[in-house]
Amino acid sequence: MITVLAGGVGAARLLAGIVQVVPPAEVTAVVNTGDDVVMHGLHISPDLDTVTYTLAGADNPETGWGLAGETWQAMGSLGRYGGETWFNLGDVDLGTHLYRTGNLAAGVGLAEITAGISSGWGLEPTLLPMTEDRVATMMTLADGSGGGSDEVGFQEYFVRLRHAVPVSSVRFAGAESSLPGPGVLDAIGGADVVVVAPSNPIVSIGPLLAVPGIADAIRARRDRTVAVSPIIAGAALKGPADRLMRELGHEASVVGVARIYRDIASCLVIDSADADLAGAVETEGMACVVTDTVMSSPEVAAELARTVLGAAS
Ligand code: FO1
Repeated sequence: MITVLAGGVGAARLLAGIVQVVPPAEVTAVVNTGDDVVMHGLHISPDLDTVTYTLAGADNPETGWGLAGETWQAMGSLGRYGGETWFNLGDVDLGTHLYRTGNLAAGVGLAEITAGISSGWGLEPTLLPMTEDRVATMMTLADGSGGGSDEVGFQEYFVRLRHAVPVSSVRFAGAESSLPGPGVLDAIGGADVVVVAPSNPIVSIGPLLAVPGIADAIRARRDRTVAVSPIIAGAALKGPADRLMRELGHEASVVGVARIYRDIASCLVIDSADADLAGAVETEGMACVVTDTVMSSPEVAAELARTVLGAAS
């Protein structure tokens, strides 16, 4: 069994590589729900949906979110009435949010709903929300650039403000009283290898580790846990991981990533561009494996998956 701690696009691509090299039914993803947002009354779980659509081969590779070949008629209609359209919901994607929202309202848990969505797309891996409780990633803006409010929800920061504003702190509202989702602790405890995907360590993996019990469960499997750095040559391939790390006092490098993960993972996989920093990663107390981590094709993703799983042994 392989368990992957997952955020959005980087995790989704690595998972798509992992299912090429191990039987997909033996793979579980524990997915961040701190990005979840309610828009127009609909409950949206972006990271769960990105992982689902990518594993189904239905993702939009240009955006990294949403569906390939999507249409936007419902958004056009919403705009006609002056509704908020900064968070784009495609016509087909909307069906996922309707299914999730309707079932949540009927009292069904997010884990069961996620299993229903996963089965609707014919997926064999198991996708588990990190928690069924509401945990919201909240960003405090350094200069009040949120249009009045100092603290904004993650999607306001990421999409509405295009993550182009400085952040002074991040918190995971509700995490302290949340419980790990059904199956999460067993998936970590029973895994042969736990993989920390190349997701943003602060706002994608951070919420998972903030759910009481999850970090302890991974720490207990530290010798079988391998992390993949989302930082390559000091920068994130996509999104604000490097900026956020700097703004919050971390070094935006593979060494900074090692300092965040050294308590939970015994090995860090870094890109060939950072080969000269392998020794510095090892000085932080982690084994270090150097390979190509830019998943520009399914073949590279499969090769990275092979290396990552091999690094645990
Ligand atoms: N990201 C954007 O940059 N712009 C959007 O309009 C947008 C809409 C959206 C709708 C559904 C969904 O599941 C994801 C969506 N995302 C959008 C991506 C997403 O919000 C972020 O990439 C993740 O939260 C970060 O992992």
